[in-house]
Amino acid sequence: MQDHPITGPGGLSYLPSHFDRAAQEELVETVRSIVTDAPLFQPAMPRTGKPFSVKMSNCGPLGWVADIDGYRYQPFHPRTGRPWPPMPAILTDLWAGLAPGVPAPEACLVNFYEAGARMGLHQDSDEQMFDAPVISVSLGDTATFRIGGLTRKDPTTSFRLQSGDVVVLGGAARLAFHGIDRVLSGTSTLLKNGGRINLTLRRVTAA
Ligand code: MD6
Ligand code: FE
Repeated sequence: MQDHPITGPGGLSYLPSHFDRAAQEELVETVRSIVTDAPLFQPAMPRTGKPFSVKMSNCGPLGWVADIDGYRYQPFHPRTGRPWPPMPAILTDLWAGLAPGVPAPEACLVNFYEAGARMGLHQDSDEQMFDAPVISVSLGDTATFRIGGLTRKDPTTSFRLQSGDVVVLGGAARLAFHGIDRVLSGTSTLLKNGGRINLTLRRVTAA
């Protein structure tokens, strides 16, 4: 990551082992209660309807959804029609610690990767403002995270995200293209059945 143009203050921050094992276990319990209330759903690509390999849920006042009609934030689950469960304090505390003074997060997207799942190169650009960072937490199996620049053609670099690691995309890196190349099965004992969870916290609306 050294010398990459989007690193540095206000850009990409990588915080390895930000959460210790006990905190990771607490986060997994929190995710379990979120998906009990708001079950994982299978998002699909707009227009084509091709399903994602990653399953999703959300907590907070807004949730990100993807289906044949497009990408958007909405206040209710696409299948149950119920509001998303509230954002837990462990996540609002993370935000307050890493983005002090920034308006509170409104959406936490829960991504669940089973063996073989990946996420193509994308920008997080469905929010109404980009002043706030996007903060992500990785849990379970290690993944290869790829990040580039502000256009899809820019050169990319990759590094591994392990359970407990936190990534912040802010400032010049807020709209950088990024994705998950692969999840390395069997690299963590946190999730009994393996796989990987990634949580991304976002501010969606202007304050
Ligand atoms: C993942 N992460 O780690 C996918 N987006 O599974 C993201 O798409 C992401 O890690 C915005 C900011 C940080 C991220
Ligand atoms: Fe993203």
